Amino acid sequence: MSEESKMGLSMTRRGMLGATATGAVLATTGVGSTLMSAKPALAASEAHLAPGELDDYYGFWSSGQTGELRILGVPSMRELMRVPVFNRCSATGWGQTNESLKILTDGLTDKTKEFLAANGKETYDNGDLHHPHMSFTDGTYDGRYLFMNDKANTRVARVRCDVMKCDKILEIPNAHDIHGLRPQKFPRTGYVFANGEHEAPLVNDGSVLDDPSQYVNIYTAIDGDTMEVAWQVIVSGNLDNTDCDYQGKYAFSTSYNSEMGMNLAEMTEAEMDHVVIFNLKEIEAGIEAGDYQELNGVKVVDGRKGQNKNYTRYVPIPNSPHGINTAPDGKHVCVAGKLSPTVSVLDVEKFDAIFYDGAEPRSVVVAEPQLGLGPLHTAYDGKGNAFTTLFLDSQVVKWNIETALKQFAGEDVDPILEKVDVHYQPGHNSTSMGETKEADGKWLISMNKFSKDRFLNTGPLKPENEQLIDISGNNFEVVHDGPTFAEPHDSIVVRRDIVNPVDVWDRNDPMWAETRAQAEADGVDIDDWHEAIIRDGNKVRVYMSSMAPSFSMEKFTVKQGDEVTMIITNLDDIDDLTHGLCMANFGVAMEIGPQATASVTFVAERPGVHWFYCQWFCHALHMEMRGRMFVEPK
Ligand code: K7E
Ligand code: CUA
Repeated sequence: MSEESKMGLSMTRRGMLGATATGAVLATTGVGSTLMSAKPALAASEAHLAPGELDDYYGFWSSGQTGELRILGVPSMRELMRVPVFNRCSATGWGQTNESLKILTDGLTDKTKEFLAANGKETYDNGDLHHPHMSFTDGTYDGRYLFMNDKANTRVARVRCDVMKCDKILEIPNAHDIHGLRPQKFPRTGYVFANGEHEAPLVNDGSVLDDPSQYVNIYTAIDGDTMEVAWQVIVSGNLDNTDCDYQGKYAFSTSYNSEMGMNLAEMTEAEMDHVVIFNLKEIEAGIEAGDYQELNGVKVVDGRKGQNKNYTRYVPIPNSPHGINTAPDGKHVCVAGKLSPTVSVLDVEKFDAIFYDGAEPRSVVVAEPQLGLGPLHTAYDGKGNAFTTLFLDSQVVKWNIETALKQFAGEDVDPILEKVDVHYQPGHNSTSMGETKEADGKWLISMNKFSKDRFLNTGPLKPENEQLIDISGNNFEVVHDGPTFAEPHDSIVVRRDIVNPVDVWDRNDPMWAETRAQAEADGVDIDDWHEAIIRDGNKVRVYMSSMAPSFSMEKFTVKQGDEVTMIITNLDDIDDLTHGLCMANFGVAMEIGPQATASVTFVAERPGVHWFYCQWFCHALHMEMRGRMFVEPK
């Protein structure tokens, strides 16, 4: 019993929930319909790890409008690392080092570069990272890459799992505001599928505003190996979330604005929206046959409604569907109704018939159980059960897919097994290995949009709350709260044996290939203890190595107005020996990992003595790891 309810102080939701264990469910869709049956509290100790104990799973988390990727341990829910992607990072220098700026700018379109330059910027400062997903081989995670979207600035990024750093960021032409994202599951990734969420005129040059017939949306397949756009499809309606099958034949997206409305009232008018099914082989064949238009350098096929082609099919689904998740059985796909209390179950084995045999699109719907209010996303345990978040009910519902099929076929059965209260308003959920064929049914994460009263008050801005739920055996119980900063849209939970990062960088890593080429041109061997100053007009390159607890240069001199590039190589080669460089009062700071090279460029417009220091604690004499830059006045 919670403190409040013991003291009889409050009848808030917190008090109510604290005082009751989760129980069986009476009604199928009612709000607050849980039976208040007592159930022995599960030892939360299964989720608790003693100091020094390692987690069984890596959790890869989005951070929404923070723009970074986060790594958590599951089940401890300890935050292990933050990987800057679309954001700037004060600690690592992401967005400031030359190496990261190259990644942040290379994949931008020329138009965007021009636009940014007009605003005095090299790249965007923000991003809205919703969906991190790992690359697949043969239906399960392969530990190579993580892919993720940026809804804010229409980008897709890739993170290398060997070093856990972003190595590619690609702006998607023609599309607007990339939202749903999934890698191809079979035979491998392969494609990374990405939804443009917001409709816009196909040629968006300022000539069209209020003519919805000219608005389209764009589905994009990216080559996950080269990080180039492979092809795009024009669709009717907008696109929300996406997933694909385990056969390598189809991908599919939810769409919540079949009305092509431009405001809330119009967007939610129709009772039925749809799922768009993309036929990968037909799209590839269409491009091969030349049935495309080239738009901003990309081959775009027309898959709009009413096309007499086999690129797409539109399956009517109630109502403003949101999450779309393929079950580990490789056969079923659950589409969460959002504004409908239903989840529509599609059978991928029936997809061929609607493409080639003229079957009705709705014939692929094989179940449509009523689960509760505001269903958003579904995760799986690999044992035939599904877990769907209910945003409005603040619950996760556990239900059985087979039973839902029987109910749809007319049998008097109820697929709902149990509901558990979560705090509060869940969006995504994820299960351990749950989006692969190796779903293991151990843990479920519920990513909740509000924490309200769950933690000490932090002022008007509260953390969100991620809850860990034990789904092993017959348990179905919240065992841990994890407060988190904006905003945990989505996560994946990956068995730790699949993820094998290195401890020390490879000296020949491509991350600093350009910097290395410059050093070679300058005749500096950056693989050995070195110091060098190369002057090239008013450009000055300062090369130094670092090894705890010193830099190879104690001082160097440049002239006021010089454009100075500092290239630092960390020659320490043992794990966890990161150095940093901070040039005080120059706004310059970066991480230099063991055996890494990193560089940063600034204009030395401040005459005088300036200390640079190592800003990553590395040694008992870390404070002494510093030197001086002398800037001679003009
Ligand atoms: Cu994946 Cu929040 Cu972008 Cu659902 S979305 S909740
Ligand atoms: Cu090197 Cu601190």
